[in-house]
Amino acid sequence: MIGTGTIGIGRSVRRGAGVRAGILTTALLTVTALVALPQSTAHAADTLGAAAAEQGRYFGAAVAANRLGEAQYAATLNTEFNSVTPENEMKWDALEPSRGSFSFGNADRIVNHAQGRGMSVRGHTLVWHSQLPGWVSGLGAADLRSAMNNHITQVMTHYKGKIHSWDVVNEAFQDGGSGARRSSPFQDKLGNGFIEEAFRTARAADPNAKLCYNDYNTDGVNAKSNAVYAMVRDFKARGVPIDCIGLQSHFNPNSPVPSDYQANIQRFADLGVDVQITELDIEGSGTAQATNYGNVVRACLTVTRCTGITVWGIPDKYSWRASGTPLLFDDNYGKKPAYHTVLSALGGSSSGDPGGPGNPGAACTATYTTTEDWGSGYNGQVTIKAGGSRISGWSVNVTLTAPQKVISVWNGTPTWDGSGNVMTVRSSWNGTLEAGASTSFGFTVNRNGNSTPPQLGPCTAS
Ligand code: G2I
Repeated sequence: MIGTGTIGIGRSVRRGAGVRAGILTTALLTVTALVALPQSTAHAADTLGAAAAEQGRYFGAAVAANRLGEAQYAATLNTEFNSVTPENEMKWDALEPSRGSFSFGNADRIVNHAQGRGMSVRGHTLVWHSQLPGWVSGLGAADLRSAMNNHITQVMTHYKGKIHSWDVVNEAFQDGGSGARRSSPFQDKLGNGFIEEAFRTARAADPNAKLCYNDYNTDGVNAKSNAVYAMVRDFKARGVPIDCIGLQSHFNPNSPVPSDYQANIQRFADLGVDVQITELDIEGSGTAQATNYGNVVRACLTVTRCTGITVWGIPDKYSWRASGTPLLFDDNYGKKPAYHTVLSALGGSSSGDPGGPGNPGAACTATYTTTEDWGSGYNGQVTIKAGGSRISGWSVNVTLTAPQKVISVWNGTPTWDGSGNVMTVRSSWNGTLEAGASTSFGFTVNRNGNSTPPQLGPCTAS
């Protein structure tokens, strides 16, 4: 009885959130009537998927079919995520290795795994210059056109009704400042019109799937994202079917989270398409990595049409950039500081969770909001929340972008690092917090012309 009630709660939250508040309430009442409700069920969501669902979003991971049999991999996927993207199994070389001959086995395994657990599936990807079998590049224009349309139609029909969003066309624009299309068999033989044709074919094949254009280095406002933006605006103006933009969001020190990330998400949303963060990973470790992850999540949550986030893998060891440790779980599936920051940014809380090997001290969480903004400056507020145990002190790093300057701090004691940009705020009179209790501190910043929001590190408890 108790077990049934608990599963019911998990499912309704995972699948979808705020919208299902009615179902959730009913489930809670039923359980309460049967047994005394354990206190933990009343806490904030404690998994990425459940927390995202409460924000009306999904939180997904790229997965590999051949890992689903690994117990820890599957357990982490099933517990933490409510959306999946096959990392390689739906690419052209995997699905149609020779012309007209389709092999859906590995992709089906992922879709079945997801469907059996109430997770949505992103389809990745129908038309891409990479991982393209040799026979495709050998075709002449007329043949290539029919092969492209046939591939889209066959694959989308096979998965009709099972895919939330499709990356219909992937990475069709060049890097750099030209804003031009990338050379590919499709571009070179069919011309600019291949993208439009692919989207029209996709809409006809599965009218209920959201159709996305997906790319990298389009995360901030730049020549490449401007070119994609112009294409989407043109598609919307001419009624070419497009529903979403995928921002891959692969970040590393050479390609950091752009300061205008949120503004870029917003401008695409303003064109009338959803924005999905489709392949998020951020190389780094510790507080710096966590801060970047938190900023990405907050940027998405701020834009209503940013509907979900997918990280490009589960543990670091299986990342395409494993040496950069860019994911939320370490090689032993321990939750990294970035995990806790993401969960907290999603409004969830690791309460009752010892933190895992990656973050043994995660007994509190910190969340940031701007409470007042007058252009040349703003007031920031950080809410500190104790986890499952009482804490007697806390500290959190707030990083500003020069030449911004903090001119006052209240309800916390600040110290500064050598650069003057990182402020560590420690509890003053408000260090003792019972389990689940919160306090907050505030600060005033002079912008001095820079509009980057402050970056928050994880909360450390004592
Ligand atoms: O490169 C990162 C991503 C950029 N955006 C599109 C994504 O589809 C792309 O994913 C990566 C996968 O994460 C890799 O796993 O795409 C790579 C191929 O372009 C994938 O790598 C390939 C290896 O190159 C193959 O040697 C290997 O057989 O993965 C294959 C399956 O493990």
